[in-house]
Amino acid sequence: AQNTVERTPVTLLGLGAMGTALARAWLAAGHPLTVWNRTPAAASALAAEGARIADTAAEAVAANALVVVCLLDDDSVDAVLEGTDLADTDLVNLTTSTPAQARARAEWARERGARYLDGGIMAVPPMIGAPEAGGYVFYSGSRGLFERHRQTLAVPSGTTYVGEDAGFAALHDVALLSAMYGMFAGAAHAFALIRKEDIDPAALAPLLADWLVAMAPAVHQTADHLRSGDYAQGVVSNLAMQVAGTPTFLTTAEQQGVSPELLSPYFDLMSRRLAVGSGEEGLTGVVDLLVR
Ligand code: FVH
Repeated sequence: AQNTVERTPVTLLGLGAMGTALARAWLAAGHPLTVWNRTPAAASALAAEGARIADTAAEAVAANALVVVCLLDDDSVDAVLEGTDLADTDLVNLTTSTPAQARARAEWARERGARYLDGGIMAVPPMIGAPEAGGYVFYSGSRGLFERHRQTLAVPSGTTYVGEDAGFAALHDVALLSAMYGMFAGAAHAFALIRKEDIDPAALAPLLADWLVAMAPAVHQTADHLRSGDYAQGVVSNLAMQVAGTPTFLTTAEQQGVSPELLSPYFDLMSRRLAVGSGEEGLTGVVDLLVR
C-alpha cells in the first residue's frame, strides 16, 4: 500500500556540511524540502535527491511555514534573512550562537511576526540521520512551536527541549562543548606525556577512553554538591589529598619535557579553593572560584 502520511514541508537555508546532512535526512524521510544556499552548487547536488531549489532566500522563506536556518554564525543569519518576509513563519535557527545572540534573534524574529525556536546541535554531520550515533539538538524558545514541529525536528537528530528562554539551547550547547574541550585538553596532555616514549598511542587510547568514561559520572556528585551546598558529601578523594598530589603531576610533566600549561590553571584553582575551603571537600569548590 502506498504511504499516504503527509510530511511537513521544510525550508532549509544553509547547505554547508551540517545543512546538507540535515537536508538529506529530511529528504530520506519524505519531507518536501525547499533549499537555498549562498553558493548555488551545494543546492544543485540536492536537486537530484528531490529537493526544490529556490533562487533566493526570500523565495525559500515564502515557500513553507517551517523555515530552518543552519548557517556559519549569527552575522550570516542577518545576511541571509535580511529582506525576507518572516511574517507568520515558524523560524528554527540551528546556527551556533551565544545565548545573548539567541535571545536577541528571538526578539528580532518576534518583531518580524515570526515564531522562534533556537537550536544547539550536539552532533557532527555523520551523526545526522543516524539515531544510533546518539546525537541530538537542544531546543529553546517557544514551547508551542517545539511541540508543533517535534516530529519533523526529530527526523535528523534527537531533540531535547530546555526551556522558554531562547538563550538556553545555546547555553547548554556551549556548556557541553566547553566540558568537551576540557576533556580534549586533558587527553592532549596525556598523549604528550608518552610522546617520546616507546608507548604506542593506539595502546593508550582505549585506556584513556575507558578512564574518562569511568570518571564522567562524577559530574552527578558535583551537581548534588551545588544543589545542597555541602561540598564534602560523599567525597572519597578529598581536596587536601588531591592538592598534595599535584607536584607529582607537574614534576612528571617537567621530566617528560611536557609543558604544564593545560594542567597548571586547574591545579592553581584547586590550591586556591583549599586555601579558602575545607580539605575534606572534593573539587566542586572550583566552580565557585570561576563564577565572577
Ligand atoms: N559541522 C560541525 O561539525 C558542527 C557540529 C555542531 C554544529 N555546528 C554548527 O552548525 C552550523 C553550520 O555548520 P556547517 O558545518 O554547516 O558549516 P559550513 O560547512 O562552514 O557551512 C556554513 C554555511 O553558512 C553559509 N554562510 C557563511 N557565511 C555566509 C554569509 N555571509 N552569507 C550567506 N551564507 C553564509 C555557507 O554558505 P556558502 O559558503 O556555502 O555559500 C554555508 O552554507 C554552524 O553554526 C556550526 O557552528 C556544525
